[in-house]
Amino acid sequence: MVEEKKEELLLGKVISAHGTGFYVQIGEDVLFCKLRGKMRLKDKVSTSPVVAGDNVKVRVLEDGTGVIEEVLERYNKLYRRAVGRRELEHVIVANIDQAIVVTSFNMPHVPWGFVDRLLVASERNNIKPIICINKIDLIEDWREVNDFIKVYGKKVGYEIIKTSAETGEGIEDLKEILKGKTSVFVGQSGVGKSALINAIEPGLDVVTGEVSEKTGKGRHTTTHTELHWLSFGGFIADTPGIKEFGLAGIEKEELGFYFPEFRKYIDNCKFSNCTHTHEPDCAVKDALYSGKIDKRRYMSYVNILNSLGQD
Ligand SMILES: Nc1nc2c(ncn2[C@@H]2O[C@H](COP(=O)(O)OP(=O)(O)OP(=O)(O)O)[C@@H](O)[C@H]2O)c(=O)[nH]1
Ligand SMILES: [Zn+2]
Repeated sequence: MVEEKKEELLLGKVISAHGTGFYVQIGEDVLFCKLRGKMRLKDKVSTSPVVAGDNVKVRVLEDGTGVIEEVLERYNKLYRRAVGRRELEHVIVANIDQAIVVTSFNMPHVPWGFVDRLLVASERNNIKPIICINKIDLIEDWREVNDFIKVYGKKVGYEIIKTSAETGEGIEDLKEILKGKTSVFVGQSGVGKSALINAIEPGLDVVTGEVSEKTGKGRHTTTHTELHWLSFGGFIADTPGIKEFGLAGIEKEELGFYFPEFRKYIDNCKFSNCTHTHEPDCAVKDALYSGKIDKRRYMSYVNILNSLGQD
């Protein structure tokens, strides 16, 4: 009887893609891999069979390189429509677990509405947002911060951490959140994304997103994404900015679903395509009037609603 030969496949994560070659992180090691010749792409709408963030099964060759035998199903992805072939998706990065939405109340004072846009973009892309209030060493008057925490933490239900890249406060909490996950850092310019990444892992050269508030466009419009491995486990992904992916193409009646505290009311609106503005018998507006939905969040919702289609 011939014994069936079992090949041992190792599970890894693609950290960067270069045409037909890929760097795959397997444990602490990085392996250069090629794609198996006749590997079929399950995801037929995508232009790129393997991108940074893909979880893959790799066969290690004797020469120390590897062959990607299988790409596991992506649970989310950031993509652009392929130029000239709109039905195709040009995937930038796959399998992002969470977005660290960094904000600050001093230097700069980030408008709540700016944070809302990033939160909506994350929700839209099926990426869990976690709010990081940085530069807490600069806060003298905590009233607005506590107000913010009450709204976004208690009312909306987001996880919030407070950090200072300067003093190191909260950095352990941040590490705990990043451990074992693939994360992106987003936030207005100057809030300290780079400083935070440097505090958690000195020497990482990560491109972070959402630079300009005015244009709404990231400075880095790269289509090339890299994952950076964290020595304590996990990855940080470069991102050209999730906002860019987030808000374009959202339908007006869809937006409310990206405000988590609206969700449980939406079903009770009279009209199934209610935009929660001018319509009668709107359960979201009722919740607003009775104080269950915060006024500032609702105003933000209306602002974003009015800006849809203008990007
Ligand atoms: N006091 C204080 N300063 C900080 C903190 N975090 C960052 N900074 C400073 O804030 C400035 C901006 O920090 P960056 O890390 O460059 O901010 P960024 O979000 O990466 O900015 P962009 O690259 O423009 O998107 C730098 O001078 C940092 O030293 C903090 O927690 N406390
Ligand atoms: Zn409504």
